[in-house]
Amino acid sequence: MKNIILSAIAVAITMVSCNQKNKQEETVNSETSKPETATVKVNPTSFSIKEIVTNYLSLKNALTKDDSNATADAGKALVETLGKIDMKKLSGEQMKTYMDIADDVKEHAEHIGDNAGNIAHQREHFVLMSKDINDLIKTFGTEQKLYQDFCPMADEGKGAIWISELKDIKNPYFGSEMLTCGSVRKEF
Ligand SMILES: [Cu+2]
Repeated sequence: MKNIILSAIAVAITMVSCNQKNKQEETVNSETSKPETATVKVNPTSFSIKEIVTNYLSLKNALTKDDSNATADAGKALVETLGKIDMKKLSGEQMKTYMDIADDVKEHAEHIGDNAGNIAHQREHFVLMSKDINDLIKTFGTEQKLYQDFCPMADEGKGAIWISELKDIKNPYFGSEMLTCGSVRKEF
């Protein structure tokens, strides 16, 4: 019994420290990546974030199905994709913008990949990852039709966006609990 209590405390401490880290990351992120001013013109034929977006969308779709294991697998696939992106086509300034955002995406993808069975924690990271993906799309564009959706109840009532390839709302933050909560905010 004592062991159970102790390990419960250890888990609680781990979760708190992880949450604090997320908050720090978010602060840093909101200070460094000002999406409106970060837009850099890129030759559309030479550099593409398509594969990153495809992996993000599978992750998002796994969350809409409340499938924590599939979400973790998609997170791992995203980490792998990020490792393969060819940045040589980017200029110095573009590369810096890309790397700032991609490093953040990678960190969230790693946490999501490592947290199979803890969908609540995966969804916490998905809040921040979705902001990053939104920034990447704004900066580097998309050939695919995409939607920016918003759920006012996500992230403990603070509200959060996600990116979707679907016109219909399928909420990754609540899944089957509230699948159609939210609205389309923007089209890319
Ligand atoms: Cu985490």
